[in-house]
Amino acid sequence: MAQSTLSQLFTVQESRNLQSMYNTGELEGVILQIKSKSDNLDNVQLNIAVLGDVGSGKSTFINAMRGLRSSDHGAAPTGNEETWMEPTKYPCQDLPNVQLWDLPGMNSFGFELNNYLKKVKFESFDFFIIVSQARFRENDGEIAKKIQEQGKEFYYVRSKIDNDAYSLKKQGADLNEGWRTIRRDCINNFQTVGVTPPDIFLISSFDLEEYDFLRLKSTLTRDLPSIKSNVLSLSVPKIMLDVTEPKRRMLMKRVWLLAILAGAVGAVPVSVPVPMSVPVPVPVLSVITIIGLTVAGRIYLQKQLGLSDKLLQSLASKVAKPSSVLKAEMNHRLPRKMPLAVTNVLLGITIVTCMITGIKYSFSPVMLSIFGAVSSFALTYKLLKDSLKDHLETVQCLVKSALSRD
Ligand SMILES: Nc1nc2c(ncn2[C@@H]2O[C@H](COP(=O)(O)OP(=O)(O)OP(=O)(O)O)[C@@H](O)[C@H]2O)c(=O)[nH]1
Ligand SMILES: [Mg+2]
Repeated sequence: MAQSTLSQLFTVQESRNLQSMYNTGELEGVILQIKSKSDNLDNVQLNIAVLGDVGSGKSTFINAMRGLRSSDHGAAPTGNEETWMEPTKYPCQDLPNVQLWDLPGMNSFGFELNNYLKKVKFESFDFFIIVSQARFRENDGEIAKKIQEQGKEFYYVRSKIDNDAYSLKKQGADLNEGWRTIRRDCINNFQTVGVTPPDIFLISSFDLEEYDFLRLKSTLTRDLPSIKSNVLSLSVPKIMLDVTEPKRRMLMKRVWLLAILAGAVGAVPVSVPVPMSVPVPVPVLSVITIIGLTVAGRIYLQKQLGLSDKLLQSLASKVAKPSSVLKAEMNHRLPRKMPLAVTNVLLGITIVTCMITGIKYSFSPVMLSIFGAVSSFALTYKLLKDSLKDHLETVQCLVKSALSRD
């Protein structure tokens, strides 16, 4: 089965080294190591899945890419019956470190696309070539959507174009106009299902010098480095999840401790005396404790995760990017952060309102203590847990930004 690029990028030992570097606070070292890998992707193997409906010409296309005919030794089996039910890889001499995977027809396995995707381990492939004959198929649109949802890329191949040429000639139609119509039709179909149209190639696996076969090969050769760096960039969250996991677990314990501390203080039923102008007392100690612990906790987490202006400046010079750009890309997710911040503020207001109401209506001191403890614990825990998640995402954004070549 295909191994994703990520799994070959770092050995188990290298991953452990990254983890321990990160544990000792060397975020910059971790980023530079990942970057040095990303600058040397030439030897990383790329797994390209060739997929399409049964009989669309996938295997014949793979043979053509390898300079073979179907009758040659080592060629993928082809034919008019459904020929292949297991994904099989074929190296491609002209494209070093590329494996072309011949997948079973997408309408195999009783037409259930999700079942098919599971069966062929869809997510393990780095790039896709959809092969379709005669007309745009429903499955083409569906699979294209799934590919783009993963953030990956694909080419669309209209196969057996020699047959189309034959039909067009028989009807006395202009071939170039015919090709334009096919391309327009493909683009419209992709747009209709909400997919950004990919590069489209009209090919015949029998007439390689005609149509778009050679253009496909040269485009793929040209695109390989950018496909690899896209795959690496998609792998960053997984790489960083592994690298930061031990530290995340350690910091979660600290979050628990701080939340327990806030809960203990929240249990003490202290409130300010009621001035004439304020109708009810305010549970001031709890509020101050929650705010204090949360602010201190956030600063502590940020420091522990290695995020600082000093790091940005030092990293900027090493990855040849202005620190302002790194900072801007790091905070790219700000709009998504806002609803969370609003939710947390609303939660805080609700808790304080409940406490004030409890005091106003003279709830028993025990009840108020329990409520104070539970709510202080819960709010502090939630704020700090969100903050940890936020900082970890920021670390990921920073790594992505340091790796990106724009
Ligand atoms: N005219 C023409 N026929 C083609 C072309 N490519 C494939 N064929 C024919 O189409 C039939 C199916 O081709 P395959 O390559 O076996 O198709 P497949 O998609 O691998 O089929 P399955 O593995 O069964 O899903 C064979 O008879 C091929 O000879 C082409 O470019 N032009
Ligand atoms: Mg086949």
